[in-house]
Amino acid sequence: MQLDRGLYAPLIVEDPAESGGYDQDWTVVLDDWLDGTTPDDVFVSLRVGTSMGPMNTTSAVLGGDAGDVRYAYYLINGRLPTAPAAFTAQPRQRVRIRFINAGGDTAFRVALGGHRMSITHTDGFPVTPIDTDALLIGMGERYDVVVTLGDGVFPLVALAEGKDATALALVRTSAGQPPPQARPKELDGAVIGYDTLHAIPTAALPGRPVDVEHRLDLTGNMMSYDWGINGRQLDLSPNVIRQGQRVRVSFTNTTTMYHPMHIHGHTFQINGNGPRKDTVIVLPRQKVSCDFDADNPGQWILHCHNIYHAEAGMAAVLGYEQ
Ligand SMILES: [Cu+2]
Repeated sequence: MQLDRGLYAPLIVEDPAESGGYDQDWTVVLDDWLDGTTPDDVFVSLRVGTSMGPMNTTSAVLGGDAGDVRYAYYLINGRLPTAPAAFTAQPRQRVRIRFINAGGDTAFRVALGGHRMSITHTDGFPVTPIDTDALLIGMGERYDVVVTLGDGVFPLVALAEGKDATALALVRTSAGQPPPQARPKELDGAVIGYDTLHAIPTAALPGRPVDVEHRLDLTGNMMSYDWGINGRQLDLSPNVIRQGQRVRVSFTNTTTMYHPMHIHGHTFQINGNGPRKDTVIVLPRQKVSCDFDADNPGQWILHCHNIYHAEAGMAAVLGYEQ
């Protein structure tokens, strides 16, 4: 749970084969920040269901419960909305923005006032570019967008989904006052879904039949805080795969809360021709398939990227047969 103590930093890997085509390159780290408590105390209170525990918020975008933890602050690049990070550029410059959700229990909906964003990558893999008003980013997910900037001062907002709080940064291409902290209309515009994102051919898995499928039900609930997989908590008996196999991990969410599921050691393509990723939000009552080629022998954990769910036991092991 060190993530909620601030143990994180962005690591950007440049692709020498990429053409670039932008004037500025900004990294935007979103976070939910505890104050006056520790992740360990939060976890204890979640387990025993004290008043510091579940907050019973819901989100239409997330299809149910939005989170378990009440945070003191929601930050962009470590700063509060009252003293926001400011990015500066020239009007009409093209900017690549790399969004990273480093939160522990918060999905963020992000938008840049006065602009639409062209999504170019998720979790480091290129997608067929597609424009959107707003973007939902689960814990552990990353998105890259390219934006051609207008002339003025614009709010870059990250709504803590379902938690009635917003993180803020400013994008400045000319002198002037920042806008009043109104909610930009883009935040309530269309939110892109995975079904409209597609890996470009060089990032897609080559077509071939699936050799082995592991069906993993996401289970548990907020009141008993018994988050698990197939009804078990941190079951270390491996879901067996063999080197060279095309593997499908199918997540079915039986709970009333979303889970950003993250697989170590591999990257996967979701729902057949979807984006290539390493972390995927599974909404309540939804099923998501994650296909990959077994090319990295070892014992690999997969887990919910809600750090308190992972701590409660929403984790399992993919193990290569010896
Ligand atoms: Cu979860």
